[in-house]
Amino acid sequence: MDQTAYSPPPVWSWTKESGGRFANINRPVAGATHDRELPVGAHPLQLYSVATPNGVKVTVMLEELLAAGHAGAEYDAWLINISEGDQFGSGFVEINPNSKIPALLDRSTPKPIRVFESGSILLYLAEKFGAFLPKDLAGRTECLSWLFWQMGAGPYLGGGFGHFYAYAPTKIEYAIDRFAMEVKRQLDVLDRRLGESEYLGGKEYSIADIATAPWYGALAKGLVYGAGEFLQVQDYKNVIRWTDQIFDRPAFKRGRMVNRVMGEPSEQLHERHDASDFELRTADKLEAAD
Ligand SMILES: N[C@@H](CCC(=O)N[C@@H](CS)C(=O)NCC(=O)O)C(=O)O
Repeated sequence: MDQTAYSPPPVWSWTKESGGRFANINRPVAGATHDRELPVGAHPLQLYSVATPNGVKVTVMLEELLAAGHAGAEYDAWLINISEGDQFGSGFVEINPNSKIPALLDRSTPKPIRVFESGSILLYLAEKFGAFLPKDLAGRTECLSWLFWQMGAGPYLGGGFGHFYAYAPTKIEYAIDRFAMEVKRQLDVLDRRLGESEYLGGKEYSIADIATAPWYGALAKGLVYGAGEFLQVQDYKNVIRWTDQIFDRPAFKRGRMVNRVMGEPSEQLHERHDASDFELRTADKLEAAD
């Protein structure tokens, strides 16, 4: 594919051979591709997800709620294999018409409530349990501004920079330059904020941090796209300080393990149905038992 020679035709058409890491699941239409009911466990909250940064936001939030004593946040976390197209099963599409993880079903209410979009799930849980969201108007507003900042900024990092730097079938200098510049600007936005405030929303750890650390904290630690050196992430000292603080939280560490299918087997808990699963059912333990 010679990008410099490409001139768009009057009408776009779908060529399945467009290439790239996600070519097999990308398509220009929505809706289910097959019938498949979702499994349902014993707990009030049913989560359908995988441990990408967007998925991790929710498992961290649930583990933080449990650690803070909110027993009603007990959950079953089911694995959705997005590279195999599980997100296009009819049951999944019923709770997220956008066919993307994470998706949550709250069965504790008289009629189950579906929640999709990671930011909406964080806000729903924060309001349901009265936690990780300041109660005063000014504090709540600052927290939500940063939460929505992350939701708007993230696609430039993931779908923009990450896609063209790591996944696209050819390296396109224009695209990588454009998104590297934007991601460095975003890191600088965070660095300046975290230079004046301990957490993004203010003095307290909140859903703004829970949304942002799995993306920008992981980036600052060189854990996503292998781009640490390219973006010189070590220069963002306040982001690194904040990341270290958050990554050190036991609930954050547990949340990162849930629905993880890559990396160290001892850090992968493919499905989570009970707090004891972190000790008993990680991938290394299940392999040893087989
Ligand atoms: N804005 C959405 C984005 C979710 C999203 O992009 N999920 C990705 C994984 S991180 C996904 O499910 N991809 C599967 C697909 O695109 O088919 C959110 O924050 O929940």
